[in-house]
Amino acid sequence: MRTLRTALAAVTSGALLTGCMLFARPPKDLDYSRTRASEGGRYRATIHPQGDTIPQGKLQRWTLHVETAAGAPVDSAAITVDVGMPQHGHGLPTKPRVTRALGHGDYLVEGMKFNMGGWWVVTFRVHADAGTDSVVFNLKL
Ligand SMILES: [Cu+2]
Repeated sequence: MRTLRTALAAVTSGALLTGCMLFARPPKDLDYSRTRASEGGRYRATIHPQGDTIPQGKLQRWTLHVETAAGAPVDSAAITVDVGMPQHGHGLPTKPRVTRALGHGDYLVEGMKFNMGGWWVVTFRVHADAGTDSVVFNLKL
């Protein structure tokens, strides 16, 4: 009986430990694509960071391209951006903003600065003629 209890305790603490470790990692099925459909399917957006890899600790300007689900460029949208690390509960040290429309569905995003490596989530909230919808990008730095 005592042995069984000890064994159970070992299994239980093992399971707790595993659960904790799993939580410490990003979900396995994350989509890191740079082009993604919005949550409600109204838009499709593409991020163009400066350069191919996204650096840490360096202020960056991005271009965001927004089009309708049918592929027509969306101009005159109001777009807000929110960036954070879901595992750590913090955002960027900067306050990134979509500062202007560049035409042809492109928008300038300024103030992107990632201060650490890991899993980041960048959410653009798009308000335009087709309605309000969010596009979510996962980044691995
Ligand atoms: Cu963090």
